[in-house]
Amino acid sequence: MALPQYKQDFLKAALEGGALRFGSFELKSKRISPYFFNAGDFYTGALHEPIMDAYAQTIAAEAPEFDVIFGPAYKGIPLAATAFYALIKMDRAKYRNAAYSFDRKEAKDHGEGGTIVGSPLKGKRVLIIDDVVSAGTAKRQAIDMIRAAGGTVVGIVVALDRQETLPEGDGKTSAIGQLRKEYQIPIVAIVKLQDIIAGMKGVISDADIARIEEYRAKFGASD
Ligand code: OMP
Repeated sequence: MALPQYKQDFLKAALEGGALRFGSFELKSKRISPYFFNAGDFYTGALHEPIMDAYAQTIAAEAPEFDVIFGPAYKGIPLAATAFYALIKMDRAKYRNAAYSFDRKEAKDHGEGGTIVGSPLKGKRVLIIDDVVSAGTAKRQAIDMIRAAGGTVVGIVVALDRQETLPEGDGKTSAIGQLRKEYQIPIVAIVKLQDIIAGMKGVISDADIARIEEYRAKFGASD
């Protein structure tokens, strides 16, 4: 099935803007990947707009209802702020009472203090926004932090689901499947690895596609 136009625009912008790259990259899990997606590269007008629109449309279409959209430091911070703005522009009536927040890596011991900036999380339904899910480690930390602040995590939205198995798992269980099972929450992505493979055929070299297929055969998960 063809991807919705906004997902196709997202992939095109990510590729043209260099946020999605092909080569050899070491991941947080120490796996060597033939592709890498860098959310730190969405800093131009040409890239920021289609990517933030794609987050907003994916959230509106696929994410659960939420009170607060939360971006874990550091890369999640501009994502939460800008995707929230894109959501408000899209549907002012629906999102006017929603809010956003993020954390500091180091607690502030003066002024307002604490680690959470923006909306308080206590008693709120919180949607986490982040860049990529590979092993799920960073997402676990964010969930624990939100729960400790009294919030209920209702879901996670990311730009890319790499559809990988857990690094220290049985070689079959997917990182995302494990997160879903453990926390009973939906995890939605603008695109998955399978969309990249389908969308990049004829666009990037056959050798790059073959390396990604090989990587997927080794570390890929089906869900
Ligand atoms: P977890 O899956 O929660 O451990 O998060 C994976 C993290 O790895 C992301 O938040 C990124 O910081 C980084 N990453 C990317 O940014 N892009 C990729 O394509 C792959 C990774 C990665 O290292 O797995």
